[in-house]
Amino acid sequence: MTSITIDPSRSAGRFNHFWRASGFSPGQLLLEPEMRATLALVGATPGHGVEFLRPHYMLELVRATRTGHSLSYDWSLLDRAVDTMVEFGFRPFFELMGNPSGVFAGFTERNDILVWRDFVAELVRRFFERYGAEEVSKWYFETWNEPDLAWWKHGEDGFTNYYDACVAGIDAVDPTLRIGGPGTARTLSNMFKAFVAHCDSGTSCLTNDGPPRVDFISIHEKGVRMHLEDLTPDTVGICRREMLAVDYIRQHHPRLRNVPIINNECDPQVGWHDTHSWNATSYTPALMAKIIDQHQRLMIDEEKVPYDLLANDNGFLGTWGHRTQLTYFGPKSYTKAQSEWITDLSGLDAAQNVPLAFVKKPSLAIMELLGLLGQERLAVNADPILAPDDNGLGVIATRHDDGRLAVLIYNSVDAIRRSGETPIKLSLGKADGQYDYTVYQLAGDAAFAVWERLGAPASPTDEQLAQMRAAAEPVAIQSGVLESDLQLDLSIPLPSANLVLIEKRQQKASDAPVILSSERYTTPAGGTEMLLRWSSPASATAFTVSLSERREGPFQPHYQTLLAKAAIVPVDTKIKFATVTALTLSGQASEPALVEL
Ligand code: 8U8
Repeated sequence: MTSITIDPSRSAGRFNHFWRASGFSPGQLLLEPEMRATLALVGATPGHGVEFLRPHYMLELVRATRTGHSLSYDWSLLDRAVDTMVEFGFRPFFELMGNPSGVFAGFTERNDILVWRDFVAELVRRFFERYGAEEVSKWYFETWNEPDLAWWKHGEDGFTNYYDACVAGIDAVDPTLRIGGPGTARTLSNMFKAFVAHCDSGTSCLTNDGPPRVDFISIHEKGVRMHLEDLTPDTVGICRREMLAVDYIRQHHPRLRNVPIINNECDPQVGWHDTHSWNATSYTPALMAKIIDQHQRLMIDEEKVPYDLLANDNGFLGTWGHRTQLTYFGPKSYTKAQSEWITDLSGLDAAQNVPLAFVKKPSLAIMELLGLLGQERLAVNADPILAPDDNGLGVIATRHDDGRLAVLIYNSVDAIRRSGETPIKLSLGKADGQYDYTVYQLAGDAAFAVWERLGAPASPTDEQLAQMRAAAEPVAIQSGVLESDLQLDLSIPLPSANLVLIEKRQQKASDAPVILSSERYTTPAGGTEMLLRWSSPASATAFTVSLSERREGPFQPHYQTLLAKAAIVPVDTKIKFATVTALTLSGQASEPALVEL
């Protein structure tokens, strides 16, 4: 038995939710209906749990025409792609990556460098016009992805020239916008070293007045070595290798020591496209939670690293075993397009009503649990002392500014074949009144187990989809009222992630959700369903979605408790109306928001 004691009045400081990001390739996918549905679902994570999206090759969406010496650009496809991100509440982590109509030859000739600078300036000006300076100031601009691999063709000097042009282009519009890089794949690669040296003591080839600014330094470190069949991640190794970069900067470029650090591809395993069915289970999200906690403990707390953002590069489209947040069912195969970083966009508009269906994976559900954590971190004492990197059990205790408590408890070891249970006693002091609590859990194989039990259908029926989706949500394993001691006995499965929410009894129900949109999709089985999205005040922790044949009801619950602010509901000849109700932890329901399907 491990006793875990948390004093809600003892803050350990503000808690930056530094993991709110995902990525994928290529950016062209944003024009496809499958990615649109994906973003609608991922964007509904509570607490803006996935805020930044980092697609590769966005600039391939720009078409350029050369007339004499001047270039003109057609932005229409890029506009549509960025609009889709913004529509669903995302902020671009915008890689200045791609070659519009192949017009850019390189970054050696001064004229080519100037043309790229002007292109970047025009791009950013367009973003200002469309989304406003205030919104764009919250985005990140970054260099070409992984310039130390084959993605980049112009060498180290070409890269620093390119970076100078990117910075000068952005500065021409607004020198306060965030730009950085180099997003390198290999630990301390020559490209990484050349980039930081240039930003420390080089000279911008365009301004000749010293080095270009760098607002963050981004690197990629993942949990597994390169062999496809090496399934044992080395999660502490991610932080250890990131620290090599941090120490290198501290030692060789002390002027840059306070520049924020980002790992924007921090996946448990390299190779999004390799199918490992454990990606569909709770093994992956438990690892993700541990990796995030390791960054807090080992880098932010211990090494005082100005750690800014961590992204799992898991925004791709794929099936159960892929490193994605959702499982896709439908006729398309995206593996080739995503691997080759280019999508065939011909026929795009003709094919908007393609059959598709998505089921949430635990890797998205974990972002929901993490998104419900508070803004203040609380000190944790444990007996025996917690040693998550040895035995798997770890805790992130938090408080919201309004007093609600949220404690994440994970159990994860770097070994796929280990399982077990760890009993714990969680104590949060004395109750001064009535407190409501619920424990949400991600454990086991969730929707994937249902799919296997159904005979692993490649094209599930609508009824089968409903069964899988019901199993895809975090499970409320325990809830109730605490009146004297804020104390809970729990058994924490290995692997799992658990979120304990505790709050003082709220006297009133929260406001009704506000429906934001409803979109109709055709399922692979030919059925019709509606993707509903809503907003709601923070006092609501869960939502019930109910269906009826008539406006007046009666309404039957279809989803009892959802943490995300989106759901897919079936529409048939009979079901015509849905309601979304917000619930407080005590179970008080808001007024329903009604949608005609
Ligand atoms: C060959 C290789 C070595 C390496 O250390 O990292 C790589 C990363 C390598 C090849 C591609 C590569 O791409 C990144 O990682 C991918 C992945 O599947 O893990 C994708 O997540 C990324 O989009 C890509 O930038």
